[in-house]
Amino acid sequence: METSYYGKGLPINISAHGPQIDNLINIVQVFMIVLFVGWFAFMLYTLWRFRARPGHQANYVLPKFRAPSYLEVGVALFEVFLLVALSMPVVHRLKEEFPRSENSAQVRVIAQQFAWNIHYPGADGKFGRTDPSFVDESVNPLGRDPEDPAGKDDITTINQFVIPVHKPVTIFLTSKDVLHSFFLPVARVKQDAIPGEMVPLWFEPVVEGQFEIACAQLCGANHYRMRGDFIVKSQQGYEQWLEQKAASMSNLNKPIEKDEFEAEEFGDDAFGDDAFGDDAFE
Ligand SMILES: [Cu+2]
Repeated sequence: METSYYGKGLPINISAHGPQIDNLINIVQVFMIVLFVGWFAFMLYTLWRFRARPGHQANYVLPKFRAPSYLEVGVALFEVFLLVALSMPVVHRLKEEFPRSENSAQVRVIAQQFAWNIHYPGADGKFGRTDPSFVDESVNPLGRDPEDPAGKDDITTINQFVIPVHKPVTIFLTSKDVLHSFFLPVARVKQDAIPGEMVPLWFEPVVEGQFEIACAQLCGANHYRMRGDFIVKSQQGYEQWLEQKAASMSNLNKPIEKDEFEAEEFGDDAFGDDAFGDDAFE
């Protein structure tokens, strides 16, 4: 996993909508620095100006100053500008103007303690039926219905989210257990995964590469290791990857590759042995 994307400041951005988010973050940061320095200087001034000293007595009647109220109104107006002019257009576009399904990649992401299940609809473009009664954590963590014809060509992975570049991707996000948060820092995407709700979100990656998925909600003892690969490939590379995956998933009894599951979810030795013991809390 590339770590050079993170350092001081914001991570690199690979999303079409990213510059607008970064712009907002940067303006808010500068605005907050100005407010912080301004108010702090004012506080220091008042401490000095109204200090206790011989010959002076406290006066509890407020003098009438106009300037502070004008300043307050100015700050409030600027905050309205941030909200209406900078935030709302991006939020509206991302939450209300979804790409048409034929022009976008469709992927379901199902969070669980402590992994990301990724579900692709396969060649027919239709997700097969899923139901909790079919769930078997070792072979069928998503509870896919083995009888549903639409699900025969579906592809599932664990902690491996692969999408094509320069194409909008629509994600349908949910959780099997507790609240998680699907976080793609480099794509400026973060959305809570809520049990019982299928939350749609979308973005368009404009840079190829290998990045990471993080969970941004403290979701349990092993929250820290709930990370996955987020890989943006060329359209051709993506199609090849889908073909390979489809070939390796010839039947529903083998919806995930066990090696992959163990290697990707539990094989992260960077942190050494978990001091709590993995099994104690799961
Ligand atoms: Cu989580």
